[in-house]
Amino acid sequence: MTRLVIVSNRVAPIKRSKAGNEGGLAVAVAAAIQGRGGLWFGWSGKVYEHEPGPVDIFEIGNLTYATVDLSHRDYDEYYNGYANRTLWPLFHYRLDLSEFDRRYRTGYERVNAMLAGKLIPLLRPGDLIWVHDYHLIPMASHLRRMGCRQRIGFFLHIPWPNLEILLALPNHRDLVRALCEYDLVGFQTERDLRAFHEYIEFEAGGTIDDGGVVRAYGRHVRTDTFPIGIDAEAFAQYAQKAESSPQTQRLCDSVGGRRLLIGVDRLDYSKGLVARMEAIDHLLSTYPDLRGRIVMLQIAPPSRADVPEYMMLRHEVESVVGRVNGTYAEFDWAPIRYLNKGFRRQTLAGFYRSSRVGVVTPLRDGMNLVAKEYVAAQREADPGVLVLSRFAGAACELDGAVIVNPYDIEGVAEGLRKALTMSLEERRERWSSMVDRVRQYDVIAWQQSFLDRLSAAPSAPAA
Ligand code: GDG
Repeated sequence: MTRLVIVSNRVAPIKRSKAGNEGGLAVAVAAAIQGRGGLWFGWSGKVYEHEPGPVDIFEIGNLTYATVDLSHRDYDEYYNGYANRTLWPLFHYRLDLSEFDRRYRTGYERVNAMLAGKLIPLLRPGDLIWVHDYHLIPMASHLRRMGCRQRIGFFLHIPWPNLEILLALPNHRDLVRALCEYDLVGFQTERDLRAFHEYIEFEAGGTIDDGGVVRAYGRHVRTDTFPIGIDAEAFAQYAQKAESSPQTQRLCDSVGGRRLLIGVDRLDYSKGLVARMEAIDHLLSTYPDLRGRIVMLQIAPPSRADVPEYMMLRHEVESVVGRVNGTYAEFDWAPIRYLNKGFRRQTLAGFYRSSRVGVVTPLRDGMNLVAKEYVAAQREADPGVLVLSRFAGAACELDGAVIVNPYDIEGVAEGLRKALTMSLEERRERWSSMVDRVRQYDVIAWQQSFLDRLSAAPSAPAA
């Protein structure tokens, strides 16, 4: 079998990862590569003080990991800077938070070139190279320049913004041109794919044929959607097992006969946490009968904690949670339990299963795996209800959810109320339509369909 080479910003060794500190990309890539084996290359997550060490190569099971440390400057400019303060906010439609600093842009190119240089000697002819996410868009162009002729695919885990938003990025052209160096570019949803095609047509003067082949900047690249999935079977098993675990029991005992709502999100402004807490406020003020009868459990492990916008967000969430609890709490009940830490996946699965409502209300999200995990974890006989933002990629697939507009606080409160009072019959009907989809298009199907398309792409012409 052809060797698979995964390239992503962070590498998450499967047996070494700690509870809750890995994001959606690491969770999905780990699940996808585990059965197949190959090489996983990227940043170690460490920053060196003086001199960079050699590439750290180690094996766990059928996987070889190769990791590289970054300098402080790389970390500031490439990771915290261009990736997290320029591309991330812009691609999530937060132009107001996007920083355009030429140093960041230069650092981004420099680190991509450095990583490509370290990867080249590890490659073998016939490897299939799969690059992940917005940190590494220029990777293929650097690899090509260094003589790499293997097939290279790219998958974007986050949204691709519409044309007007993207045009605000000073070097938008370089970025799109770099994407055209791949053999296959995959997006989460039709919405993202359409937005990319729109740029190609109206800004790059390129063309797109019926099969999704884009011709622009003297290149042609295949494009398509590959909605990411989860390991649904494993997750359902975790949930079933965790049902009787001491932690789930403790949670249920502490909630008593009340209805539990759950949110699980990295502490990120794209996840809509402040608006979600405002919706809880609105729910309790509009429906006083719910006071004392519901509990919102919000798990929000810290993320990118040294980026200023994330520090501010943490204060904002703490403040709104404090205000809502201060307004409604009684000596024996508080509406919101806000936990600024992560849990093991097994524990999370048990918590999802014990919750009547899964609250997934991002302002913008590439897919959102939590929505799928919540569905997979439910009991067939008595499933909970998913309340889902229309701006999460998952909304394109999970039509049995109560779909809400996260900007409309009153609308979200109404959606929550509907979920809390839904009949068993309707809950079962909605859930069964979603769980079939989650099981069928799981993470293995996602990996398979992307790699099949990449393998079928014509290989790059010899230099
Ligand atoms: C990016 C895109 C896209 C969360 N808290 C804990 C924990 N998690 C896990 C969840 C889930 C993952 O992290 C989060 O995935 P999401 O998809 O919800 O969000 P991002 O991290 O923003 O992921 C996103 C994804 O990539 C994949 O393409 O869906 O749109 O933004 O698996 O369960 N895991 C553990 N403890 C926690 O406390 N163990």
